[in-house]
Amino acid sequence: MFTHAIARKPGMNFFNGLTTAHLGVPDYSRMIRQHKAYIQALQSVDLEVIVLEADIKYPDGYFVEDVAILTPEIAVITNPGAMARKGEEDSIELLLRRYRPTVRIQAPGTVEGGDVLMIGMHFFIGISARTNREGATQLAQILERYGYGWTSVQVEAGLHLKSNVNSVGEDTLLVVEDYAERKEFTGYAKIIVPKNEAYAANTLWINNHLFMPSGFPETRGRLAAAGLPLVELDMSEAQKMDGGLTCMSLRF
Ligand code: CIR
Repeated sequence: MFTHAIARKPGMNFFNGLTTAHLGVPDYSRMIRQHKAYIQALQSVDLEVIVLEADIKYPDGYFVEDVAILTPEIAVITNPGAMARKGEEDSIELLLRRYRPTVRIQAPGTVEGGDVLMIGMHFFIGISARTNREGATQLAQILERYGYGWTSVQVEAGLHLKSNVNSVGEDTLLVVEDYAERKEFTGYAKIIVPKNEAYAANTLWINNHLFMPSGFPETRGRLAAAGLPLVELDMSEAQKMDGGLTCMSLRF
């Protein structure tokens, strides 16, 4: 069970963040409402949520997941692959030092937390436009010291690995169609997200609840049929900025 989460309020200029979505300009007050509902959902599953103030220097800074990887033993501070996001990690490192020893991914290595999927004692590390091989290798070496296994996964589409695949319990994955047959994930049961609902692959399994974005009926039906305890959240504004449910918090 997780006990804590860190989140950051989106800044007034959050619409200046990076995006490939073509879903229009997001609305600030709607974003704030949706962010509040997200925080409340985290609290409702027994997390103490630390909510940081917005930092307008970093329009994408509320996607705190990307700047650290946490295990019970260590906090790995990343070096984000996106130029505009470099530096976001500094304030989070200061905060995380209260909870864990910290270690940093060093340039030229880059890693973003959205590429890192932890399932039990195993990590899947996406190699993407944001996470390079050097960064993945540094991360893997740190994790090995604490007894974790790891597998690297080439990410061809979608921003991060977790735009494509997430765990929905210890041995089941929610995957986009292209990941259904990927050899890295043999051995897991899979629930497939249909192509037209690909955004719904980014769900958050937390303290025996599954947070999913609202508005994806086919995926919802498949998850409900699997008996998963669903919490639906409106993610329309974060989606416009290529962000999802895992991105907006660090859980530990
Ligand atoms: C970016 O492009 O970096 C942000 N606009 C979205 C980051 C989403 N983070 C995540 O999926 N972990």
